[in-house]
Amino acid sequence: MNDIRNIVILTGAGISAESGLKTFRADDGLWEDHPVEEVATPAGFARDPDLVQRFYDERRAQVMAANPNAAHLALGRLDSEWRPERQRGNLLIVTQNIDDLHERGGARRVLHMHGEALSAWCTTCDARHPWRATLRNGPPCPDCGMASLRPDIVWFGEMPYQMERIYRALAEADLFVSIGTSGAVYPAAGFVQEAARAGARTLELNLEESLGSRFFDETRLGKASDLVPALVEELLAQA
Ligand code: BV8
Repeated sequence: MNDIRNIVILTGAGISAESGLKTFRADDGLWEDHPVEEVATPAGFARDPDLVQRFYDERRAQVMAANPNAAHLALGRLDSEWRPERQRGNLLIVTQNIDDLHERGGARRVLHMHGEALSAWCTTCDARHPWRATLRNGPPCPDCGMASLRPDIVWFGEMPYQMERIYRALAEADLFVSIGTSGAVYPAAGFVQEAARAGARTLELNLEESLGSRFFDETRLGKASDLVPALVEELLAQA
């Protein structure tokens, strides 16, 4: 783990599992209650907006009731110490998660590629607003007043956010770490191959083998709350 400068970390639902937030593909997974095409697609939203708004109201409430766990806190510590002005390199945490537990764990350089539960997006004026209340029954957009607010979430078939910035960070990475993701969804599942193409070392921390394990130089199996603090110690111990 020597001469590492630029780090990109990809996180998935597994890093928030120990905070009590359901993952997607466990048997008690999120999609079990609602077929994914009903709630996480534009067509599903057009077909039954109130069902989708209820589903994301539920997720918003669960996020607000959850707390960061040791893995989020360890990445928060890494974010404050891994900086060029401290003779380290750059760090970017790209999360597929829509919770704010990375931020509440102290991380600042966080990119939510699939959007955020605590944000509302107006499809009339394109404004985005911090949002903790319900989105049901058409609350007016604070900017344009129209009843056209939807969850600020990237659904299947929609383009994830800030892809250019992500690919630039992957091209410059010396280390790519994937934490708590099944590698089931693209383009996130392809990031490990982008990083490897750029010559980065690739490391996977996950509870079990994932669909992408074969692409990683190393896979460490275990809980994020154990593996992530140990990795941060290892990184900060390097000269
Ligand atoms: C795109 C937000 C292109 C929603 C999510 C047909 C039609 C349309 C698209 C496609 C298609 N076929 C393929 C596609 C592409 C599609 C895709 O990949 N589909 C899959 C199903 C095949 N992708 C897209 O549509 C993406 N957009 O391609 O756009 C485009 C191009 C041009 C112009 C326009 C568009 C957008 C995908 C984003 C969907 N939104 N989330 C919400 O949250 O409600 S996806 C959602 O599932 C997550 O965000 C994440 O990305 C994904 C995977 O979930 P994970 O986070 O990995 O969670 P999972 O439960 O799967 O795994 C958890 C892991 O943690 C497990 O491995 C477990 O072992 C581990 N774990 C558990 N506990 C712990 C642990 N690890 C450590 N410690 C623990 N304690």
